[in-house]
Formats: sequence, structure tokens, C-alpha cells
Amino acid sequence: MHYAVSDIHGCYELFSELLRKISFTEADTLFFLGDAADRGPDGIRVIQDLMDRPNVICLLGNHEDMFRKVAKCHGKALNEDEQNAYDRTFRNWTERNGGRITWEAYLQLPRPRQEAVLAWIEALPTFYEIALNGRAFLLAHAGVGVYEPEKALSDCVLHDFIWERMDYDRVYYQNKLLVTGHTPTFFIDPACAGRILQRNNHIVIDCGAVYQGTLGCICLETLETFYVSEKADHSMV
Ligand SMILES: [Mn+2]
Repeated sequence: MHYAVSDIHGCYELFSELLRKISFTEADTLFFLGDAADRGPDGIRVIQDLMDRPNVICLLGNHEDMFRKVAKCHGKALNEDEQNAYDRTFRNWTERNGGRITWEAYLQLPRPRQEAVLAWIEALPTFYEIALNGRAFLLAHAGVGVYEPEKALSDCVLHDFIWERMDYDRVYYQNKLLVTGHTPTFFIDPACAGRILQRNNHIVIDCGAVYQGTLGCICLETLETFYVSEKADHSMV
């Protein structure tokens, strides 16, 4: 079976529990839609777990993008413009997006492992298309950006795939299901808090694990949903 999960945000224990819940084996494939780390406690552990699994296909999230921008330039000689851009990204990531805990854990890794993590992030694709059981899926961390009729994938820029909020009231593609994370479903519709949202050919799978303690997952063949929850809420870091 093929499953999709996103926005683990360092919740390693929840992720492990989810894999047990779906009885994930080497015969299955998991799509991970980005934002493995930040805010939650064990981001580097989540990333290394994902790296070590041959049957997990990971996509780039905005948090991986901030991470790579910082890690790539760290310790390098930068000119003034590069230094300013680095400082801005570093502050945005570590102060506003919960990246400090990830960065500190990354710096504890042996150098070759740091390089392997960075190389893994650099190789992440921004979207993935697959057809299963007669349904076409387009998977991306945030989506394909602001709705425009006839907008082609080739018209999308990086920001669309990893940052932009989509319009979930609109059908973007008549014959394709858009599977995305990035925006917790409670933010789109409070009635969907902690649940995967399916409407208008959107499947939004970020159940806000790091905010509300529920990690969701969907089987793409059956559209069956699975959830694991913590007892206590996480506080935002
Ligand atoms: Mn995101």
C-alpha cells in the first residue's frame, strides 16, 4: 500500500507509533510531504529515520528549505549580501519557526553525518505525481500556490510548493487529488481539528501533530485514514 504523512515536526514517538498502527512494512511505500523537524523535540532523529528507509519518498517542506539555507552557508566566508541573507534566514528559522532545537541537535552530529543530512535535504523533490487504483494524485508540501485556472505545474515556483496557502474551497484539478500538508486542518476548518480534510479534490493531511498531538496518515489506494494521538498537548516551541 501507499501512504502519505506530513508535518511530523520532530514528533518521533508519534511517527513510530503511526508506522506500527498502519503495520508499515518494506512492501509498502510512504510519501512524506515535508517538515520533518522544528518545533517538536526530535527533528534530527526523524530526519535520520526517514533517510534510512528505502521505501519512503520524501518531499521538500519549507522547514527543510530554511534548514538547508542555514546549513549550507554555516562556517563559509560570505560577502555582505550573503551574510545579510544568512542572518535573516537564521533568525526566521530559529526564532519564528522553531528551528533552534533542530540546529543545536544538528551541530552535535559528527561532520560526515551533517553532510549526509544536508545532501539528503538538497536532493528532496518539490512534488510527486502518481496514479493508484484509477485515481491520480499530486503530492506537495504546501501545494501549487494561489488558484489560477489553467495554471500548469511548470508555472509553479518553489514558494508555491513549500510556503503558499492554497484555497481549499476551490477545485484546482478536476481529475486529480491534491495531497498536501503545511496548513494544519484545524486552521482551515475547526470542525476538522485533528482529522484529515477531504474536500474539493483536496486531501489535507497535516493534523497539527506538534500543536495538538495528533498525527494523521492516509492510504492512497483506499483513502482510509489513520491517526495516533498523544495524551497531553504539546506547547509551541
Ligand atoms: Mn510547512
